Amino acid sequence: MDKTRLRIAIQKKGRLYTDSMDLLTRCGLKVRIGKNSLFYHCENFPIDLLLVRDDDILTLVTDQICDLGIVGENVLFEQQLQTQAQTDSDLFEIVKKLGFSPCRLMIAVPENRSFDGIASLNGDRIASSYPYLLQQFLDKHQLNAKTLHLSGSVEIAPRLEMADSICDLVSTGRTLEENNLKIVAEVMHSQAVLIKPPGVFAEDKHALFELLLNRIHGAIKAQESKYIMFHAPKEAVEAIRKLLPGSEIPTVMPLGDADKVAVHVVSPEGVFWDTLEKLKKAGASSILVLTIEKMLN
Ligand code: PRT
Ligand code: ZN
Repeated sequence: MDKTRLRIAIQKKGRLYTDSMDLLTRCGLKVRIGKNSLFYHCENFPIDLLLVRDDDILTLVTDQICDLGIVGENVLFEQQLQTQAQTDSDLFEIVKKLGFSPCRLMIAVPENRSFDGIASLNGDRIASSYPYLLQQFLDKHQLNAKTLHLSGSVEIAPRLEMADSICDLVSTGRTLEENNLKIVAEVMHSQAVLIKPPGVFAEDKHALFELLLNRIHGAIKAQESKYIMFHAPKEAVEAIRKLLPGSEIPTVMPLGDADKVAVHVVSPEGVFWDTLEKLKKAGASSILVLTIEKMLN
């Protein structure tokens, strides 16, 4: 592998692809993705992208074919448990939780089944694409159930009488509803994460990695933060600031009206309507909330 370029594995198509590409674009990376190739050079950065199935990303990073990968924690921890049986050494490091592709791995049973706590799972056949995470959950709760490993369409297993319950990813809950299933237990929360092989990169790569990581921090922070501008009576500024937890020291500027000031402040969180209504009640007027495109601290 080229020692002066970073190679990143991302999902080729599916739920992680768009958000992974969007993040890299917001970091300033220019890549023209075509239809057939799996390997792309970034036009303005010594970075290459390898587009693969999400199931291959951990292996590509562990085997150091790629320097970085973006993958869901569900796939990552399932494969880690699977591999742990064969090796003791660390497979990866999580560099950053990326916040996108959130979902939960849940145990669900038919809606019409009476269910009295997770002990009711004893003796069940549970269908899942995540047998290792499921077994870990069963062991933790000292439950004695049988796992049926299916690679897809897990939700139809109870209707086909292949299983009594399922353990599957849930996002909106619509799939469960359509299949007359109800959630009875949560196995894990998941989101997309950036991973790398354990240890430190060689010098050139390390500098590139640090640069990209700073941009990723900045891109995520900019997306979460808001720039807020408003007018307020001077004496109300402190109380108003307290309504914006975590905000930085505001810029306060005089206005023509001697008692009033203009305030500009960056809030690290999204600002909801009820916060704006509270700001107004505390004396703020002409309130503007703007998105931030880039941020570098
Ligand atoms: O081809 P490749 O192997 O790369 O893709 P894939 O088919 O294995 O994965 P893909 O693209 O479906 O999902 C990639 C990752 O997105 C997953 O590993 C999760 O980290 C994340 N993710 C987020 C989800 C969901 N939400 C999700 N809802 N992955 C799958 N689902 C499925 C779930 O299995 C169920 O069938 O969607 C259905 C439930 O959705 P709701 O909205 O009806 O609850
Ligand atoms: Zn997959």
